[in-house]
Amino acid sequence: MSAAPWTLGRYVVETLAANGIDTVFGIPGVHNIELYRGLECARLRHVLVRHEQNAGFAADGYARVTARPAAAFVISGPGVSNALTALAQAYSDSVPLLLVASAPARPSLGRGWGVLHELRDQRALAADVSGFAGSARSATEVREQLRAAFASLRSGRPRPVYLDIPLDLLTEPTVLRAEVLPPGAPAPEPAREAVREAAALLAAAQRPVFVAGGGARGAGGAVRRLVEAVDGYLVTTVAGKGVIAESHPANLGASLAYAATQELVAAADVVVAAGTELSETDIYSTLRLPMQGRLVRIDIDDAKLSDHYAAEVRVRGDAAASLEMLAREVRARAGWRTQCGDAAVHRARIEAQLGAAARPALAALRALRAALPADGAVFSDMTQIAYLGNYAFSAERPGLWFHPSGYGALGYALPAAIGAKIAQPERPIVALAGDFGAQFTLLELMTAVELDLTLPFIVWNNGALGQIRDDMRAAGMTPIGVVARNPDFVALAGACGAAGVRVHGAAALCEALRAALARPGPTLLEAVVGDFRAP
Ligand SMILES: Cc1ncc(C[n+]2csc(CCOP(=O)(O)OP(=O)(O)O)c2C)c(N)n1
Ligand SMILES: [Mg+2]
Repeated sequence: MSAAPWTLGRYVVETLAANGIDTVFGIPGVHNIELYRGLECARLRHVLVRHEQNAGFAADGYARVTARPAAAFVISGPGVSNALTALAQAYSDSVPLLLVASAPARPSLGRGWGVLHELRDQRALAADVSGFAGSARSATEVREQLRAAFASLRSGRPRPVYLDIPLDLLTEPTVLRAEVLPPGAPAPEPAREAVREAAALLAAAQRPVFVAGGGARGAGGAVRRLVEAVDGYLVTTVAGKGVIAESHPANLGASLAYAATQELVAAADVVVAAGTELSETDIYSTLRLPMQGRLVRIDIDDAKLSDHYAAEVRVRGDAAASLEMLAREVRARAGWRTQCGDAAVHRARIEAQLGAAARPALAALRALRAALPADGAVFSDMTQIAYLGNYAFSAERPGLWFHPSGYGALGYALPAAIGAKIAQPERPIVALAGDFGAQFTLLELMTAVELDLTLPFIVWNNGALGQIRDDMRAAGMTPIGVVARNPDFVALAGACGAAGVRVHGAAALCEALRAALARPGPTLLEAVVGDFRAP
């Protein structure tokens, strides 16, 4: 037993440890040091990051590869507001994580006395982007809110959760001891009636399409049996990428942003959408995917079943369980795909429409694919190469390509990749960002250097805020504010104690990536777009 006193701060941390949290990304400050006493006692790993936003992104990356939450510890006020972007990113992409913050002392709360790190209502800021947000005023409330936070993490649609504890409460001695909290409520059983209705629609369908999102990532077996049985097509969102192999003849990949796929979905007479919001962030050209067919939705989140898409058949439940049930109800027959051709025909149509501007990025994505072992994963940022990679990076299974799709926060890739690498140190992990987005969170290289993380970080350098420049041009404007002076990326990496190399073209990228994956510590690979030729 540790001789350290049992304060509420220690109790919080020991409770996290007792409930499966093994890693905390954070930045300590005078307000939350009492949480750090607990860290030592509970033997939780703490990773010091360079900005609270990155604590959140790292916890997000950790959860995306493990499906388990990590925690982020931040101070009151600016620690919380700095972390909010990452919380919003995790919220919009259905990623679980736990943000624990201090708050100013109880007597001052909400009074506007101007105490250090004061916000008018700290919890309210976080509540908008959390599945559960608590702010405790007593030991009992700390316990209750921890229970509520873990209940939220363990059931339903994954979301980040938030808990703040005033600093005077964190230091209070307590008789409370860590306990193992109850498992989450089981997902609702899919209603057999609704599943049968869906099966009846599929039985009569001439042109069925399945759309699988992040919520269906674990449903690969059922998805494959279904598309094969009804001879239909599968389209995924970016979060659902690789739910079945992208080389499967039915899989059109994460191609909802392309006209050819939108036309195919519009032509479908039955669309089965599972674990997806069918949101604008996968479609880009419109708020609502054009559809004439009858729509079946399968979702754990009730709100999704009757949103602006208004499904005809609604199945509430876990996507895998629901699709398994549906797969048992359908009968095999030949149909649309046999008539119209396998995914390759359709993909050729998409690829024919990619302009010459996409060729350097395609060459780089192929080099990345070639250099990465089969279980390697890429964390990408908001950059043109990633928008293309969302579709073009080939994924033979889920969990190989991650993108901040839902919220689109620039700066995501590097800290999220660090979180993933810490969670799965044996696995090859790569970060990929644009030259501007890289600068948002570049100094997290220091975290990777400190931990000696083998982590290639590709900076796709087109010397511009390229997408925005192109958008301005397309809008008939003179581009303004889209060219910024870049640092010497290679030298900057060196200054951080990381390796840095400028690669000239796809073959060099492939070779340098292999070398970077074989050496301890991070390597920044600056890829200058002009050096890349058509594959
Ligand atoms: C926090 C945040 N601020 C602004 C944006 C808008 N934005 C999206 S992409 C982009 C430019 C990124 O430039 P770069 O990283 O060089 O990528 P490129 O488009 O050139 O490939 C900007 C400013 C954003 N997505 N997130
Ligand atoms: Mg750029």
